[in-house]
Amino acid sequence: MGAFGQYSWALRKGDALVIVDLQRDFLPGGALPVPRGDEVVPVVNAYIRLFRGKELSIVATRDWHPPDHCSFREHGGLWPPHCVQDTLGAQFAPGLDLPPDVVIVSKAIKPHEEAYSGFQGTDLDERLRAFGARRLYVGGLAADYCVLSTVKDALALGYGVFLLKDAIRAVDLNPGDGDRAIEEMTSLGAALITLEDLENMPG
Ligand code: VGL
Ligand code: ZN
Repeated sequence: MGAFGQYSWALRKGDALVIVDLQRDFLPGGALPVPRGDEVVPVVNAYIRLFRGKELSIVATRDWHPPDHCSFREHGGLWPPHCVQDTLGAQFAPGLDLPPDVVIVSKAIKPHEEAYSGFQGTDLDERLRAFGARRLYVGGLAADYCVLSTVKDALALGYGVFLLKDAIRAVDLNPGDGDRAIEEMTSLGAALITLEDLENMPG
């Protein structure tokens, strides 16, 4: 846990949970399925309970594309159409227990601009600063795209980042992409933790 010190991940004021793009289209059976993406839903729910129990802020980003977005193959992008605004596939994952006061940040809305990071073209940084967030606990989909970009931007903006290792899954378009993304995030300063680390705190 190096830079953060022993037990430094214990939840405290200024910590916020950031759930990245946990949406139907990224689950098995969706338009851009992340293998085993559904497995993170109950894990994220457990993190949500921990953060709510301590009255800490929770933010959910969502991929929220117009129908003609440049991310889509027919418009020059890499991906099949996914997370089109106001469609079923853009909804949050079934069974995800988002609290009523969750802050929802929609991204990749501009037709001609890809935005993997939750910070890109959004007010996420302002929203987080408004609740006094200094350290972000980040999970969701996909580890090698939107989680990676969001974590890189968070670190560049000066947030402490805990990457929720048990609450992310990768697309792995090229085998190993997810592992390389995790290495990149940790080499830039993110600390890896799991639910057990938070649940088994002394005191
Ligand atoms: C994502 C590919 C395209 C993501 C979004 O949420 O990781 N990946 N759009
Ligand atoms: Zn997208």
